[in-house]
Amino acid sequence: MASSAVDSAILKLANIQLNELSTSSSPNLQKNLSILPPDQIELGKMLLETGQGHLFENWPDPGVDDDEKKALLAQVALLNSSYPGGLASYIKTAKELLADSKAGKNPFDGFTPSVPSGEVLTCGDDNFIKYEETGVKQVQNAAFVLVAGGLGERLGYKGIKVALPMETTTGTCFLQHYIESILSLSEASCRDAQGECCRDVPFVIMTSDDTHERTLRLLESNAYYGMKPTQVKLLKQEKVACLADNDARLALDPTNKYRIQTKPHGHGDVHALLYSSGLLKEWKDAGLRWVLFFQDTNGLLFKAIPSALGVSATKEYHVNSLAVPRKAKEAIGGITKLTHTDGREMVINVEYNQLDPLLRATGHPDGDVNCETGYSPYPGNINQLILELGPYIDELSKTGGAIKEFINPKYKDSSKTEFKSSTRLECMMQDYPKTLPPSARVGFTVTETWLAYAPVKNNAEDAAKVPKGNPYHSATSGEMAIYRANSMILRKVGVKVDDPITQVFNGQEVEVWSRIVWKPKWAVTFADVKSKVRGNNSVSQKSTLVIKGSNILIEDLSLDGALLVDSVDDAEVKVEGCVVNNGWRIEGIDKDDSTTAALAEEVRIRGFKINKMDQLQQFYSEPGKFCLKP
Ligand code: UGB
Repeated sequence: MASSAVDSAILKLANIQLNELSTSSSPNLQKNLSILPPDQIELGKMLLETGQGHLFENWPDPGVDDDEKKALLAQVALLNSSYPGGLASYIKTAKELLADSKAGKNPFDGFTPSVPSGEVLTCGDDNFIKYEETGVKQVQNAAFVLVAGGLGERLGYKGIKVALPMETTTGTCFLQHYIESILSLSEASCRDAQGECCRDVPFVIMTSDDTHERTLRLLESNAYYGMKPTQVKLLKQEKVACLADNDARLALDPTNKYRIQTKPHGHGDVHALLYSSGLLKEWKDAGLRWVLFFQDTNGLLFKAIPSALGVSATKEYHVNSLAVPRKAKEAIGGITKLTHTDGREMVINVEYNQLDPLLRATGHPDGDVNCETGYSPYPGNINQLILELGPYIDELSKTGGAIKEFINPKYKDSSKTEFKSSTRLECMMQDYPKTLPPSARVGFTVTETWLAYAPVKNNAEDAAKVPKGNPYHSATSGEMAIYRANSMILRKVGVKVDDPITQVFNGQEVEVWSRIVWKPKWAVTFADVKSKVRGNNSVSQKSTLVIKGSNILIEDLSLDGALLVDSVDDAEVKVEGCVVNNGWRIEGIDKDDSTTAALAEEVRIRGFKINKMDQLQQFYSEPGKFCLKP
């Protein structure tokens, strides 16, 4: 035998002996070493070192289920590579957090909450318009990130949430509205830049196994709603391993002893994914300055984005969270100033289930209650974050994007020794500032709820049980909020819009305003609306007004019915005169009645449908100047 062959045989033997030595605590793994490739043996060792020997307890001899054994270790490899610091670090953190949870340790130990001060905006006033103007200029330097990996268990909708119609007058889904808003904002920003080179604003969507394929299909089957496919990047988050007990032993899937059970890790994954994808660096090299994060079903959020971005730019905030007045105990986090006994201070979201106990533990015996304004003194986090890219990259290059995690095990009893079902570590994107140094400029911007926040999170049954006065956050209330916001904005520019009527749909009492909807290309800012509405206009409560084209001027219009106007970009259309017709009527439906079974789920979950009886509808397909005057 040649000497190199002898050397390699000796090395192999030594390796086998070494592997056997380090896997000796698991005879079942040890006897299967011969079927495993070296990288999987390494993972096996890591699992034994971190107390996971039970994973191999039921492994049969080599020759039986070998592919399944390798599949388990392949899954371990994925769990290991998709978590910053690897699986060993995940298990280590889990052990610490489980011990804290068992000991009943308060995560806010040593911190005293107080009400922070931030920028408070009022839609339509001079300050708001000034911030919007500044914000629009900045859109050219921004990237948008939508977190859409959540399954929406509370909503119980079969499809992905971004495919849900935001309102059923036009049927526009959330994703379409988001993309059209980004495109229109970016166009407006380009116009402001006056000839400077305009770039395609990047748009990232974080998906998960639950949403990825369907999100991609929705985009592809709708030509990306007008965005260039190269502008859109989908980053898929992986689930994390479930934990079976207080020793952080990984939970095996009850139906397959060769699979580890996994669950979502939370929206906080977005930071690590953006960092590891290399996109942040790419954006920085391209001269971008801002990253804007937002969630899957808030049809109003783009009404607040321009002004909030203006606040970020003006105040040079590294972190700016959007907030709205919050009803005590409402299921949205509270923006809170936390001051530690050691002098540390931070302005951070305290999640809705933690705010009440924190307040009670720090000298507020009534906990989370409304103050004299009728709202909690802690503004509600709507999880729309604006981060300045430079400081964001600096921070992520230290942390790799890892976000402070938490654990929420449901114990079987007060001994806290067993769980009702497996648990896992979770993280939230708004916890990003927790690791920032005190020098970081962290602020927030409060806008009116009617303008900025109407998420669709709750199913009809749960929404109907929401305490009176608190928002429903349902498909019904989400749609009504769009009409209300557009009506209120038109009122602010002088249009006489009738008062709403009150109706009950799916057990929820809601205000029904005139169904006023416009495309972002018609107006993406308050100033846009102001410039496109002139004279004396009125809209009755039963009316529907849909404006789609970009150059449509409303002047001396009296509307009592349904009016829909669309045009190509080069057409200028003036709409005036008196429009009277039977219009589109909102009709309540009983979602559980057999006669409504044929209706789409998207309609049934609202508790009403729109009966399109009569309308004036015009489309201007040629360039030129036109007047629509019935
Ligand atoms: N999401 C993911 O992308 N991946 C995940 O693993 C989980 C979620 P929820 P919740 O603003 O209304 C948040 O479930 O519990 C996406 C804030 O934590 O709707 O209501 C998901 O697709 C809270 O502080 O979140 O709470 C969705 O787009 C408050 O601000 C988003 O993450 C509240 O939202 C949020 O998921 C709110």
